This record gives sequence, C-alpha cells and structure tokens, in this order.
Amino acid sequence: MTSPEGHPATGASFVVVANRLPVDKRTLPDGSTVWKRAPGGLVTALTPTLATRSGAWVGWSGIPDSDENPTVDGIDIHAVPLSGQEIADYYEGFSNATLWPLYHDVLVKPEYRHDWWDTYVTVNRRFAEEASRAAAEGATVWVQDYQLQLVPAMLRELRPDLSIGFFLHIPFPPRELFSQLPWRTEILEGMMGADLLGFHLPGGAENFQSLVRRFLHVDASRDGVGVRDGYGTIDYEGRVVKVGSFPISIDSATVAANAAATGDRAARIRAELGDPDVLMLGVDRLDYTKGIDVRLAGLERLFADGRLDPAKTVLVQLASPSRERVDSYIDIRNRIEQTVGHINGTYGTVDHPPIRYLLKPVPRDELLAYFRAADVCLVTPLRDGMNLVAKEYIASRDDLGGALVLSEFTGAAAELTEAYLMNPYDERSVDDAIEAAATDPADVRGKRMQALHDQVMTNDVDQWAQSFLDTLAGKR
Ligand code: GDG
Repeated sequence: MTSPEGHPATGASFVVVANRLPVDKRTLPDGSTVWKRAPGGLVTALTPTLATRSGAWVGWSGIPDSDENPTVDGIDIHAVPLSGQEIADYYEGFSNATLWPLYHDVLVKPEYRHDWWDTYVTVNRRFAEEASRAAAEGATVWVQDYQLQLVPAMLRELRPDLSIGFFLHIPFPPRELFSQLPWRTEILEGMMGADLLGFHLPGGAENFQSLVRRFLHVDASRDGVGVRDGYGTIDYEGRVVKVGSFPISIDSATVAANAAATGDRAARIRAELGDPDVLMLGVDRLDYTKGIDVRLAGLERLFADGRLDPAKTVLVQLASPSRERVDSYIDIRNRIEQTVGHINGTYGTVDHPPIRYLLKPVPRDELLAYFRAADVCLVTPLRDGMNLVAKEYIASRDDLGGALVLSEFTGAAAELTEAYLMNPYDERSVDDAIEAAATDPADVRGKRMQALHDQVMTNDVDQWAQSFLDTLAGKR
C-alpha cells in the first residue's frame, strides 16, 4: 500500500538509523545461533519510544556479505548489507581512518582517499534508501553519528515529508581542522538535510555554524547556542535548520541498581588482587583517543618519584579490542603493551605486577563489580565526545566511595566539574590529579563523589533522548 505521494502508508512512525543494528548474533551450546538485543545506552534510551511509536531501526548486522535480516521483539529491524570491501573502505577507511582522527584533533594523520569517499557516498545512499522504505508518511527519523553524515540530505531528497534529526556522538572539530577535508562542503550539505542537528557540547554546535557560514555561504544566527536545551538556527534553502547541544548520558538508575546488586564480588576482586591500598581502574575501547598511554606514563612517574608505592598499588586496565585492522590501532596497542611490560618489569615483583591488563571485553556485571571495587577510576582521553565510562563509574558509586580522575578534553568534564580534572598534555597536572585522587582524605573524596553522583542520577539518557526529540518536534 502506498499513499498518493508514493510513500509507504504503513511503516514506522519513528525510525533510528545507525551504523550498527542493536542486535548481536550469539551461538548457543548446541551450535545453533540466535539474535539477541545488544545492550547499550542508545537502545535502552530509545526502547520506550520505539515501542510506543511503532519503531524501526535501520543498520548493519555486523556480519560482512550477509543479507540476513535479524528479528528481535519490539523493533522492526531493517538490515543494510555491507560487503567486506565496503567495510574496509566505508567503515575502517573513511569513517575510522579519515573522519575519526580528523574529528579528534588530528591525533593521528587522517588519510584522504577518493576511493574511500566514493564508497562512503554509496553506503550512505543505501542507508538513506532503506530508511525511506522503513518510514511511514510524516515519520520522525533520527540518524546517528559520523558514519552517516550524508544520510539526512539524501533522505530529504527521497522523502521531503519526513522530520529528520541527526546526532553526532564524537566531537565536531573547529574550522582550522575540518577545512582539511577534501569533501568538507559535501559533508556539511549532507548534514544540513536534517531539521535538527545535535552535538554533545555547545562548542561543537558553534564550530558547525561557523563552518556552514564559511563553506555554504548562509547566515547562521548565534542565538541560543551555548545554552543547554537551547538551539541556534540556520536559514537554508527555504527551511530553518536547528542546531543545539544535547550532552548524552547513561541509564543511571539501572546502572546504580545493577552495580549495587553485584554484592560481594567487589570485595573478592580486591582480595584476588592482593588487597592493595589503592586499586585504580581504566575501562576503554583500545583507542588512541582514550589516553591509556597518558595514565600509564603518569603512573610510572609517580612510582619513579616515590609518590605512589608500586607494592601497594594496582591498576586494572580493561581494554576492549576495537578497529583491529586499522594501522593506528595496531600501533597504539603495541605501544601500550610495551609500556605495561616495562612498568611491570621495572616496578613489579613476580607476585605483584602493579598493572593488570586485559585485552578482551568483560561481561557487564563484572564491569560494574570492578567499578564498585576501584578506589580511583582513570578517564584520561586526549579527546572524547562525552565518555560514558566516567558517568557509569559515578552511577555505580551510590556508596559514595571512589574518586574520578577526568580529562578536561572529554565532553563529560563540562558537567562533572567535581571530578579530579586534569590536562592530559601536562605531566604535572596528570600526576597531581592521580596522586590527589588516590590519597585525599575520605571525607574530601566522599563530598566530591556525592556531587558527581547527584549530577549523573538527575541527568540520564532518557532525558537526553526526550530533549532531542522534543526539540525536533518543536515542543521546546
Ligand atoms: C562514542 C564516543 C560518547 C567498554 N569496555 C567494556 C564495555 N565498555 C562500554 C562502556 C561504555 C561504552 O562501552 C564506551 O562508551 P564511551 O562513551 O566511553 O566511548 P566510545 O565507545 O568511544 O563512544 C563517546 C559515546 O559514543 C556516546 O555518545 O560518549 O565520546 O567516542 O558504555 O561501559 N562494556 C562491557 N565490557 C567491556 O569490557 N560490558
């Protein structure tokens, strides 16, 4: 059935478009496979909206060269197939070896390749076409992240009846950096297909507006930018495009409840580690933006200077493998592993290596138990859009134990001002923050944690999603 305009009369009134579908394929003990909902903040935040508004999700299944369409309860799944070559060029190439480093302060040199760009265009068009098929007349479509920046304009061309939102989960860079991109105009035009563009921070929204003025030659008023839940506007091709900041968060109440329910596992973790005086924790995708090397270097200096005792300190570094075929990820992995070996070899004993490093994802409950066990959580990125680990650690600590060391170069630092903030580029700042978090009196640490905990419990991911969708719907 189609409407007079040729759009599906049935179909979803709310559609999420993201690189990945919210599902994982699991193999059961008998060898058969099933699709399970993948846990994650975005799925959790959007589940109520997806359920009440007959929602659909458009994305890739995570399996190359597969035309399988997974099914899960409650969400109409639209799989977008990707070939192995497309994953290499669109995902590992243009998304993660061009855009990712460009948007993260050029921490490694972005590669600009026309063949990658061509595939990025082809794949974005495939996502837009699938979204167009999934959406009912007048539906709301919410496009997610840097892999899909061309989808808003492509979708608007196919379906001018839709209300289109776009949210960028990573930083949006200043003009001086973004201008490097050979396809800067095309990317900006792609994003401007949306009715609302959301960034974590006001700075990202301001960078975007400045770039639109420069490269698309339109007037962007600065009104409202810089205010939480406020937005700026851009008059563009007879439409008004809204631009605003929406700092993402976590499902705080669920994280707090699940962390409290881990019981005595936290105490057992400490015992297994030899009951150290100070247990520090790092949890990251293994990525050069996350500053794992920064915290290792800080710890080594503190050991060398006698400011922390390696015999009484343990750092557990949980690293999940990520983008393992991209060269810069192979390099950072090698550097981290070499440093861990060096520190353990120099400051450890056979019984007691001060650093325990794991290169595999740990189950969610185990992760929450580590959060409950850790005296200090080290979040030290060189650049990070938000950083949810910081918020999860805080939500996990309703006992008001623990201390958070947090880089100023994360989006989270804008809200989590009571953390032990540090500049990852300044050795003294790194060392002082780690030492203070580890050694400040319990009442000082407790007061800081109380303020942080209040902040995270009152600003959760549900609020984030509602505030974005209300702004898109013109209710704010
Ligand atoms: C991008 C932006 C922005 C990690 N290791 C394990 C594990 N995790 C979970 C964490 C957390 C998530 O992965 C990582 O989220 P982050 O926000 O820290 O980082 P990115 O993956 O880079 O996310 C970032 C985010 O998008 C949202 O907008 O905040 O700035 O870069 O939830 O807990 N989970 C489990 N085992 C692990 O070993 N179960």
